[in-house]
Amino acid sequence: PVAKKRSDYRAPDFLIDHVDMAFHLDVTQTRVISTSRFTRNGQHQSPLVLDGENLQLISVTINGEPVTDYHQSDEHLTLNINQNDFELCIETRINPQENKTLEGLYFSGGAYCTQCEAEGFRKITYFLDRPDVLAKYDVTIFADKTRYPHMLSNGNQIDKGELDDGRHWVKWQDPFKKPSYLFALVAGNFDLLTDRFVTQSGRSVALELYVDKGALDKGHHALASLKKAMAWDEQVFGLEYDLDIYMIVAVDFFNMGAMENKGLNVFNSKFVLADAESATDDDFFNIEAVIGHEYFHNWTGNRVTCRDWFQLSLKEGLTVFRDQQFSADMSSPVFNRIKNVQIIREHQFAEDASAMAHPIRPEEVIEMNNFYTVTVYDKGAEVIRMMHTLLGAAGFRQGMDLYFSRFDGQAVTCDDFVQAMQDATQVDLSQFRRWYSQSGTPKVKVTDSFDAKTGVYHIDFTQNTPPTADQKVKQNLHIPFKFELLDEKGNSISDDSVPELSAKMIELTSRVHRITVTGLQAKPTPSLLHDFSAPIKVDYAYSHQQLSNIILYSGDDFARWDASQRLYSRCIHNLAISPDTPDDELLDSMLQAVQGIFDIADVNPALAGAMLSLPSFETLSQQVDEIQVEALYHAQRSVRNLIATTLSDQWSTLYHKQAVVPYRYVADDVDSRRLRNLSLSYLVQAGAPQSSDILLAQFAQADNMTDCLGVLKAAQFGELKQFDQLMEQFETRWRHDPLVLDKWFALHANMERSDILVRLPLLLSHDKFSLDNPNRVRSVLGSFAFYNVLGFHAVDGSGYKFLADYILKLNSVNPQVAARIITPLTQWQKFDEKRRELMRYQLARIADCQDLSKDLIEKVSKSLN
Ligand code: HT7
Ligand code: ZN
Repeated sequence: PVAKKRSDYRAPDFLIDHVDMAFHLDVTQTRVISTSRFTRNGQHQSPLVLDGENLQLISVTINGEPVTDYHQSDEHLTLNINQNDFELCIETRINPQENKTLEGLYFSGGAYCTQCEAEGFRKITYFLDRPDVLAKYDVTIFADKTRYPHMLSNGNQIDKGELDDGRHWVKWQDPFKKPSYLFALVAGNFDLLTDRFVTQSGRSVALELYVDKGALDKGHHALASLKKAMAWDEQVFGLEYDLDIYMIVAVDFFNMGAMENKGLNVFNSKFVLADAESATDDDFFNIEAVIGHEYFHNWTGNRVTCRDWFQLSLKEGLTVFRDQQFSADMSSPVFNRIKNVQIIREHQFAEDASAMAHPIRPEEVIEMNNFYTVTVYDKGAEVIRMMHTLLGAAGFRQGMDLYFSRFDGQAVTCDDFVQAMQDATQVDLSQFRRWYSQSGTPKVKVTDSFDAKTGVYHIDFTQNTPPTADQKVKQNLHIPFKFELLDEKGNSISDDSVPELSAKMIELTSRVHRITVTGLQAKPTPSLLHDFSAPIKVDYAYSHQQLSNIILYSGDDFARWDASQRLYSRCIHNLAISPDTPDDELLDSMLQAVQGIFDIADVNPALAGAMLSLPSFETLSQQVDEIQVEALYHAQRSVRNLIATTLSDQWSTLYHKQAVVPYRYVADDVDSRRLRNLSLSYLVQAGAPQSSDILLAQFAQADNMTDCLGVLKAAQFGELKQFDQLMEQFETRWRHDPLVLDKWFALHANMERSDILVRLPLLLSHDKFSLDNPNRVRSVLGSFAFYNVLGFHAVDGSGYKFLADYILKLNSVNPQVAARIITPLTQWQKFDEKRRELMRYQLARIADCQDLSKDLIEKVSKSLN
């Protein structure tokens, strides 16, 4: 396959302003008749080249006249047309049941469902399947009335009727122009939850949530979240919903989290269904966030869409930023910020360090589905956040207003967005634009010096972005770097003659920046990168004492958390390098800092919960040049063990301080449950007296999934002998509920046990496991590959081989999912030589497979280069 280049963009040769579609649904032989009004775009004689894949072509007419003079290939239908304006009618047949890729129209769990982003519409009919062709759609659906009482598409239902043969039909009309990737159709037999939202201008919007039969009670949180998101977008961005109806359908077979189709969102049921017994606090949180994300797309993505797929971050980076702001406003801002940063440090930095490194606006793509990445989404959101920081909240809002007034109803570029931000505020963003074209993780090295005699302090900030697999030469970036200087009492130093100090921010643009502060009594402590104001790594040689000061005194809660993580990381890396000669002074100051954090728990439980958690293996991995798997893993465990055993009384106190109250998903209770389960896991790890009694009591009494899973995780991590028995009880209780069983699968799959490769096949042959269902695949194979450190990275390469075997199986079932779970194998660069070879060997094995999907070809070939 050949890569498409961003620079090759050309406007479409033809435009379509209206489409009329009829779907005669049948499990193996669905008839699709689409009638589109085309106009030639510009003065040219080029043929009309339509996209289409896996379609059986039945007939073609132009202005009602049959056409046979066309050329059909695997991916296109080409027609020579003389007219400038014409109506093209195409009938195709498709087989939804056979479609396991879950892209296009598919049949699963007894319902029909579509997924068209990015290029799935071409599996439904021949079309100009590109985001800059915007058309209005009328859609009529025909199907059996008993089996498919609900037949949905975008926009408003405008007509319906019944046929003599037991079928019925429904006609939908979407008044907004949209690209084909936002088309949706769902038909099935659901339970329906309804509500209403009155917009700020007083319009009443019908809200409809469609779920599997019997799951109605689990839909309330999603619907409440939707209403919160609708109100929030009005308050914060002045954006109101534009149709009279907003529908959400929850389905069990889905490749990603959810899809923002106009007026008809389709969701992975994992991000809709929740009640106290079956869903954790994290599930409740994620549902609110994903419901918000898809809703926010209605303006950032649907009303203003992307010109081409290279611009994906235009809608995704911006919408992730919006959903992050929403989540922060709904609960703890600092805890949310920490979560965002953990994703960047664990996954985005890893992507930058791998062969898949790319800028947030990629330059070259073979398979678009491979670019729904943490870089485009999460780093993209960080880039938007930096603009928010540079322009201020009011300036950012002005920029957004201008963006919508300029581009509503259009398909535009990332440059158009930045230009609107610049024009609205007159802030020069020319250098800032490099964030869109440059990949890699910038490093800012900070050095300082203090002259005790003169009281003069210099601090230098030096930026450098190391080369990445895709781009060797890097330029200086425009980096908003928030910071403060603390005096020896922990007060923030202010000096009106140093504007960066008053602003608590320096804008780095050149390679080196220096700030000088005079009249100081002692060397200050720099508290750096407040709020993670840029997606970068910071290198400063903090003393242990300075880190403890920041933990206690910094005015920025994120910086306090970050300092705690630096202290833990230092202890862990130290121990990994010299396990037999621990640095007692360092460990003591870390333990003292942890003691201090226990006091924070009373005032700021959300922050304390995060500060008492150690950096993940993935985060630690990004802090070293070469990962020594066993050494790092055992050092992390040892440090945790030290904290567990030395402070076991404090853990016990913290555990018992948390009141057990009937489950409600409210911030205070969530924070309290987090502290309780964290304490439990430390107590169990320390083997504290009565810890297993406490654990068993919690398991027996828990009225909610958070506390129940807290027990299982603690038992798993603490390698308690009761673990297997508890897991059995759990399976018996929950085997009817696939979403809960996924938690059980994941707990098994990431167990650090030497017999894991004997256990995994048992999971995969479990009667509830199926390679056809992406949630199951992610919970077993994804959990193993991403999070089972010792199992996946077993020295003999058996973990890699195991994953590769299943990737080869998945290749023909669902290439999109196969290409996602291959990610850990593509990140071989940072491992030791032996592992690098073993990982590359499996990649080469995959590369040798005949009929490899484009998705895998792109990832594997890049990784082997
Ligand atoms: N815009 C959507 C991205 C998407 C997707 C969703 C479900 C299945 C396959 C998909 N391919 C791309 C989701 C979002 O970011 O909101
Ligand atoms: Zn999105």
